[in-house]
Amino acid sequence: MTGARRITVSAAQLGPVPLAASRAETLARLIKLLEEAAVAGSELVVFPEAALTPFFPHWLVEDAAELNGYYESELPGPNTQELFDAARELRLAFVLGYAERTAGDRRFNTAVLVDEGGEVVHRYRKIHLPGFRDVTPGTPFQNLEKRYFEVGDLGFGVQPWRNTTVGLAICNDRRWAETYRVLALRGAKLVCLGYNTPATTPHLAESDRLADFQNHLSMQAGAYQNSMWVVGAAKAGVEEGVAQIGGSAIIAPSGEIIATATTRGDELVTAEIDLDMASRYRRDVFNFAQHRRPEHYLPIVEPVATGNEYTETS
Ligand code: CDT
Repeated sequence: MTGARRITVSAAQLGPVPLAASRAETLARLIKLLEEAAVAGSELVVFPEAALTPFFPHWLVEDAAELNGYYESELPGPNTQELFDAARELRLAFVLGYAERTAGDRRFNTAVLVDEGGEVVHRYRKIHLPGFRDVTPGTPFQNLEKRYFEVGDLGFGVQPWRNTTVGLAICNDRRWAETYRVLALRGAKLVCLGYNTPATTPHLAESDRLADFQNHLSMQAGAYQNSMWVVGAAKAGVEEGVAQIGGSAIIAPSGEIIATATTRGDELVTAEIDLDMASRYRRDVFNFAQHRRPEHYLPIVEPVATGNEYTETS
């Protein structure tokens, strides 16, 4: 194996971003993590979903000016230029999750891949938006992503970067098998994602004790079943009263976690990864061309279960 096929990557976990924090204060935390990553020899740093702000879908924002303040309408822009400059000076690529507001006032939960020259080379808009459009009474916090964002309109694209092919996903996407499979079918060997995951789920309290387990389970299964590296970065800790899990991790195509966060604060998780490992697993166990048989999946013997029998109102 040649050295050129190994790269060092980091998940930059963030602790809570308080409502009272200025963008400059938050950006300074991201830049500090970039500087640590450079010292650690990292070449790619993955920041969480909505890294620049508190995760505002956790509450109802009725004031339009306040709501607009959570979105970025240009990237880089006045709120992010310093981060782009720092990364370019350090020759670091990074993945940044943020709330995007387009020129036509469309709003998406977005992540971008910025290369080491400071260019946005790939954009992904979150497809699996969890939660609701309307407030659920009687719950300690909301998830109003369906209110604040449209479903992503860019599909699951991939981007050649360095010696590999990168795919992006965001938070809830990581729980869906289709995310990894579509990215894998398109050739992704390295999937980067950020997340804001509450430690409790008001509507499914039985899963609370499993929040950390299910986080890793989703990413490990995606990595193994699709022969890809997964780098997951959390926004962790108690943010405006909502406790969020940490567990940022770098996961190999074997499904093994090779590095993980130990805190619920700002923490850099770094590992050297062997890009050829994804190809080796995909040549053998998960050789899609040789073993996958999608043409045989749909002719299901009756009765056909649609999976839609259960609805929230039933
Ligand atoms: N931000 C986000 O997508 N959060 C969701 C919360 C759902 S709780 C099971 C997540 O999947 O982590």
